[in-house]
Order: sequence, then structure tokens, then C-alpha cells
Amino acid sequence: MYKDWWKETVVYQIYPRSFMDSNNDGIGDIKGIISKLDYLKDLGIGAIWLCPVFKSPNDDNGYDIADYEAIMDEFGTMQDMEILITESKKRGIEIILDMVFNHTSDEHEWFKKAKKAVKDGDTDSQYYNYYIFRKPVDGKEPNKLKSLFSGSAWEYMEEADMYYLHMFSKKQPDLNFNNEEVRKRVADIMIFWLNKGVSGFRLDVIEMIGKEPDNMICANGPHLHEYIREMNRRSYGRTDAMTVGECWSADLGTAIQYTNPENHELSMVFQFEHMVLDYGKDKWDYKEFNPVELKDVINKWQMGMDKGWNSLFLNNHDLPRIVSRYGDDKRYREESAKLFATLMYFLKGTPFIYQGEELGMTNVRFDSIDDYQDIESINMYKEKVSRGENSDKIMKSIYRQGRDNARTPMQWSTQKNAGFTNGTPWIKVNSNYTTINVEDELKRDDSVLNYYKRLIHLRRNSNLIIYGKYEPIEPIGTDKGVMSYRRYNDNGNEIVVICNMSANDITVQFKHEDADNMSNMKLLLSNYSDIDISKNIKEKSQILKEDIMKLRPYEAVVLQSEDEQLISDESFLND
Ligand code: TEU
Ligand code: CA
Repeated sequence: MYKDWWKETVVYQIYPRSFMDSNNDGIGDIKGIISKLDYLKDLGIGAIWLCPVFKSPNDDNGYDIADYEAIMDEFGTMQDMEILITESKKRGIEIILDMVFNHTSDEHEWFKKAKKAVKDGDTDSQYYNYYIFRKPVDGKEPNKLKSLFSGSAWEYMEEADMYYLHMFSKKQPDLNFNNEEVRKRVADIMIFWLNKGVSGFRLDVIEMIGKEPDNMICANGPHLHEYIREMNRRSYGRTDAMTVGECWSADLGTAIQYTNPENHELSMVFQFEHMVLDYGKDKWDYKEFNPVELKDVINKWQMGMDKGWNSLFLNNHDLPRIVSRYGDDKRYREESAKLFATLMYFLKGTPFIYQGEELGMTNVRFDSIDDYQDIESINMYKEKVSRGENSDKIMKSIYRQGRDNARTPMQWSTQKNAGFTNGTPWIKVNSNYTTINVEDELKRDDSVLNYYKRLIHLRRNSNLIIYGKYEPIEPIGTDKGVMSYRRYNDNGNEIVVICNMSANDITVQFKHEDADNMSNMKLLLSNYSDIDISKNIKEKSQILKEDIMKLRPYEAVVLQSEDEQLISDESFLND
């Protein structure tokens, strides 16, 4: 790979358990992914972020790793993994592995040995300090730290009269990164996978590895950046590998510290400021989404990340599907799915598309909590019901924000189980697979899937979109949920993106100089299929007099400067 290749690609995130099942056990697997590599090549992506495939008891669907250098039985074998890496590279697709180092599974060898050492008081054991054990205080938990999966973050070990820390499930004990031996083992694991040909890592909750639990510090600890720089030096920093760290609490300042190449830490981070706009007092307490807030947050990160590099995403395996969350999956499903893709993927940064997003897949509603699989939702449900809260209200919060919304099986066709498996799927398929699936959308020119193919193709063939400068275009009176911006370079090439992020018809009035500039531009892309780009090139790009443009619900309009030849012949669509 060449340096900074990851700035010029589009990444596709696969949640293996739900992507494609090749042996009819109802669980997605690596052979299933291999069988869909041509689909991904055709989509135009250049890298796969693969959620954890390592040996795991699946308490948290693979985010509880029992052996970082072995493949989970349900997903296949190390040979399957090696074939996936080779076959992906043949198609110009790099593999990015999801590494979970904040914690291991309690079934990891390290934890078994650590528990024994602690029980035996064997302080000479190298494993004694691999995890975070504390004595009870007044017969209780060492402090009030809470797990993100409900309840205390401390689990009592009767046999040793000790507690161990777990910021997630009790089967996910936190590693002690203050122990240099642990940091060395982690670096060795990344070297093992780099030697196998992977091209980078997504680093799970990396902001938590420097935690100081005795001072109630769980993220952004005092040694965090020191540990990341050390990790960089010892492993991936010696290669062109891409790294992206999951940092829920990152702000602009810390994101620049993580991603400024002069700091030798990470290539990118996933920050979540645009992904908590409908959180009330917490994730489960709903607050009405206000598109103006999304515009302001995106503008802040686009204008502010001058020294670093943004990741661009609205979906992942932990988040509800954006078309249901910020869009409208009833009246304007396809328009709003395409709208948010346009909004995000003409920005500056690396796009991360989550499996099924390219189809406009939606959230799901299962009748019973028993149909849900996600430990976060189930633990929350049990905790709140035990406190006497109304179960219907709790279920509504799971419908909105539950992680299983993103984990229903990929919808390939109208066949049984959406073509995902001939067995019984580990989680129910969303019943709308009969109308939302790859097979149908490949055939329809105006489908969400073909829109994504155009977007990805344009993006990967345009230095202007990848490296061009960014500037917001503030219409006059910007409180209506319209977001518009321009991308431009020094030789006058320019793209203008105008997005109505609402379900209403909107009349936008631009400042005269902006409207004047746009009126000389050509239409490049529209998410409404009644605008035939070739024939009505002037239609939308003619700003009506008085500098006004009318936008329909969730309408996106992309203009390009006269001399910019970004209009691609559409032949690639039928590759
Ligand atoms: O997620 C970290 C994390 O904090 C999220 O679980 C978040 O708290 C919650 O999902 C908000 O919706 C990472 C992984 O992405 C997630 O799948 C794992 O469950 C978690 O770490 C533990 O490894
Ligand atoms: Ca399987």
C-alpha cells in the first residue's frame, strides 16, 4: 500500500454474524463474506472493516475475545481468514481488523491465569497484574464505577475475596494497560496480523485503555496518548497500515491530537458528536432530532480538523439505522437514505459505509424482548423492569436506539431469510426484506444501491472530493434544516452540495453571490429520480430569480463547476 491510501478509499463495515451464512447454521461466517466479495468490488469499496472474528464465547458477539490469534469456530478457520485476505486483495479491497484491547473475554488464557495468581496470592506471576483487581472496601465494591452494560463495573470473585473491573459485561474483564507486559502483548498481536497481510485496525474503545479506575477516570486517562504512541512505534507505525480509534468522548482538540500525523498516534478516530443529537439525559431518553444541530456539528468538524483527518459515518453495528433515526423510513425511505449519503460522502474525510446502509435498510421492531440478542439492550431492559419501569416504554427506547437495529441479517434477496441463510437465523430477519434487498435494487437504476455506487465511483475518481477545501454555504435564514456546502480547489474547480434534511418542502434563499456562482454550474447528482441529469442539466442548477431554490422533502442537489468533468459515464453501473 502507499502512504495515506486510506484517505482515498471508501470503507465498508461488515458485522460477520449478520452478513452471509455459508453453512446454514444461521450464523454469518467468513466463507459467506468471501462469496460476496464480487458484490463488494462492484459496489466500489476499497477496504473492509471486519468486526471481531476471533475466538470468543460471544457474550458480546465477538467483542469478548478469548484468543486474538485464532478464529471463532462459528465464523470458520484461520485458513478461511487467510483466503479472505488474499481474495480481497485480488479485488483491490484491504482488510481492516477490529481489535478489542480494552478488555478480553473472561475465557481468555490470560484471565484464567490472572484469576489463579490473584486467588493464590502469587504476586510473582506475570499475569498477576494483567487485569484490574481490587479488594472490597467496607465489604463492598471498591467504588461507584458503573458498567456501560448496566450494573456495577466491579464483579466479585468469592474464591479470592477480590473484585475485578469490567466496563462492559462481567465476561469482559478490563486489561491493565499500566502494565507494560500487557502493552507489549497487544503490539505483538497486531504484528501477527500485519504479517498475515491485513492493512490496518479499528481500535475498540481505545480512549479507555489509559483508565485510572481508582480516580473514577475511565476515558482519556493521563497516559492514553503515551500508550497509543508506544503502540504505534511497536507495531503499525512501521507500515502503511490504517488505524481508526473508537473515541466516544473525543472532541475536536483530542481528535486532532489523535490524528495529527506529527503525533504518530492514529490515522483517524470515530468521534460521535453527530451521533448523539437525539440523546436526552442518556442514550435511552429520546430527544427530538434537530437537523440544524447536525449541520452545525458537521461544519465544526469539517472546518476544524485542519491538522487531522475525519472519518465520515452515520451508521455502525452499535447505532440505529440512520434512515429510521434522522431520516424518514416510512414516507421518504429512499430519498432520505440517499440524502444522508450525499450529505456525508461529499465531505472531506474517509467514508465508512455499514452493511445494508447501501440498500436503505431500516430499524426493526420485534414484538418481544426475547427476540432481542444484544446484551446492552437486554441488561438495560432487565435493570429498568426490576426498578418497576414500564416495559412498553423501555421497548420503545430499544426500537429507537437498540443495537440490534443494525444487526438484523443483510438482505440479499426475496428468498427465505432474505437469502442470508437456509438455516434458522441467530436473529430474526427484518420482515421488509421482501421490498428492500440487493437482488431487487441491482435491477432498479434509481435504487439506493445504485445511488451509492454512483457516489462511491464519483468519490474515488475525484481529487476534488477527496482533497478539496471545504466551506459551508449559509443560506439566508438557516433555521430550516437545509445544509449546503462547497468543495473547491485552487484552480477554480468546485462542487456544491445542497441538502434538505427535513420532510418538508423548503424554499431556500441564498446570498446573491452564492446564487450567482451556482447559476453557472451543472447538475451532477440528484436523489430524485424524476430529474434526468443528462436532459435537464439546467433545470435544478438554474437558481430561480431572487436567488431562490425550491427543495422537496429530503432532496439533495449536487452541482459542479462548468469545467469539472465529474459527470461519469454510467457504464460502470453495469460492470
Ligand atoms: O462500543 C463501545 C461503546 O461504548 C458502545 O457499546 C456504546 O457504549 C453503546 O453501544 C452506545 O450505543 C464498542 C463496540 O463497538 C461495541 O460493539 C462493544 O459492545 C463494546 O465496545 C465493548 O467491546
Ligand atoms: Ca455459518
